Amino acid sequence: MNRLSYLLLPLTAIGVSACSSNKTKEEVKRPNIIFMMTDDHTTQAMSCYGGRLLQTPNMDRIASEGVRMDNCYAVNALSGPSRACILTGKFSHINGFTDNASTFDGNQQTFPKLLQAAGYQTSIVGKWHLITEPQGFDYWCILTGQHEQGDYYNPDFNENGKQIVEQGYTTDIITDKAIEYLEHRDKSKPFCMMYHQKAPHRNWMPAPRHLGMFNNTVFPEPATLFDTYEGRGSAAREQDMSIEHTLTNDWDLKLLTREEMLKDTTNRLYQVYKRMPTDVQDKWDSAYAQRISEYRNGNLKGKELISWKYQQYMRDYLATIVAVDENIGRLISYLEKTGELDNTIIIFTSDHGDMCRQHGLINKGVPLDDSSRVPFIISYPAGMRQGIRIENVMSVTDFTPSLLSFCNIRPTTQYDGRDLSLLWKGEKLPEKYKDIVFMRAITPKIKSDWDESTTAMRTKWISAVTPEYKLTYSEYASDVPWLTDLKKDPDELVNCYRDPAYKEIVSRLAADLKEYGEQSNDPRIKHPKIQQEILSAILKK
Ligand SMILES: [Ca+2]
Repeated sequence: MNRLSYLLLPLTAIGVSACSSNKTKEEVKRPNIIFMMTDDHTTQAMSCYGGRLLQTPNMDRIASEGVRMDNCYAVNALSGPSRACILTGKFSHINGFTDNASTFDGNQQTFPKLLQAAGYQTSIVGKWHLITEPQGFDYWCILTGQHEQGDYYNPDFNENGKQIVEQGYTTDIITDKAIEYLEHRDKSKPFCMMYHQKAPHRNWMPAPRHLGMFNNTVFPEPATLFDTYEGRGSAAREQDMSIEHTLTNDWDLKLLTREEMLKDTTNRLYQVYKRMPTDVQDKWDSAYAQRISEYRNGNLKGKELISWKYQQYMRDYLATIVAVDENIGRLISYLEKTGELDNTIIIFTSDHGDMCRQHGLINKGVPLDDSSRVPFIISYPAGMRQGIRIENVMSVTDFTPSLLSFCNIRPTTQYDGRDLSLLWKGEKLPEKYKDIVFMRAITPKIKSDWDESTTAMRTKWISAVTPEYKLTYSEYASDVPWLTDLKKDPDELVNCYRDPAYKEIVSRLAADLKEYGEQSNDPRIKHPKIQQEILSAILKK
């Protein structure tokens, strides 16, 4: 059942500063929207978030010309579920897309559908990953290779229902297609474009021009690379994402020569290598020769080997982000050249973060900030203050209600997410507003997930997060509840749950978590262990 209905207000009354001037209704242009999203992108890999790993001048430009949200969280840090939360403004157990084996019910209300109904020309180019065909878009061209994860080279697309293959590097092609569509769009209408890159998702294949670019760069190791997780919950520790065990030599680290791949052409790395033209394969071979030689001649073991693998991973991961940043620059330049930049809301975000070897982990799906926190920057030169940084927490379910509200398309009922658009305008939220978000691990079978035997590779946990604290409970009998003081302990190394000084905070957050679970009917909150721990925390107030 669709829980949402909308009252479309006249967009000439857009509640942003440019539109509160003396202009007549006819003179006010509705803003265009470009929703840029990358895949598994940690804020550490953005210089505008203070990341020391690389420079991202074009992402930085969006931040310096707009608003940077510092505490934005994926409510379900996995690709498909997070994307469904973003589109619908609803939690995973309500929109039905609970893990990457799900299929999205495209008949649901989404923000592109509402914008389309309000007269926007809507489009999506790039990664979709929701399996069913997109609805609510005048134009769509989505990656289809690798079960919709997409390929880095010569990618397969479904373009408005037709399968096509393009030649080249995917990050560049997605931008080519975006610009081509914008160039030929119906210019009498405002546009909303979802521009979704595959990068920097595993297996991190750089563009031909960036192959080997970081071969001689040594990146600073995370302080938590060899974390032992002492005293904290197993929601992060007991998973299948460690550098030591999960990072593969072939698919992830590319430690195979062309000759070796040709001896076993079923190898997964060969399946993507063979998509490259011969001249790019030659560049690839020479870029990775040094790495293969170091590995085979280095005889590294233990921590030395983990450190070495960390460097190789970062070299590939960051090189794919260099291409993303270049292409964002290209898209912004196009808007500037065509006179649309001032009147375009640009959002840059990611479906979730990436551990990037913090705490010794790769990938996502855990409550730690590196996995669950996402970048969120938004600019709108004609109607938003510049250079604002906001500490309030926001979740990906808040995107839809906030964006629609900012464009004065007002819901008549509540989303799971909240309207935070006042923050983007540089205003304060109402005093009664609770600065808290909730997140959870993926759920293979939502109706009774807590009594399923555990087949998922990640623990089943649930968290409440504020700008200061994160409280996490997990289902495992041997696991302990976990409270992090994010201000004092940004690396999330200390469990304050049993510290008497934090008793009131634990009690308050536990009550908020209980309220969230009851209001949204989240089955995880009904797990006997979690339920008992929450009640006990509330009573100890
Ligand atoms: Ca993802």
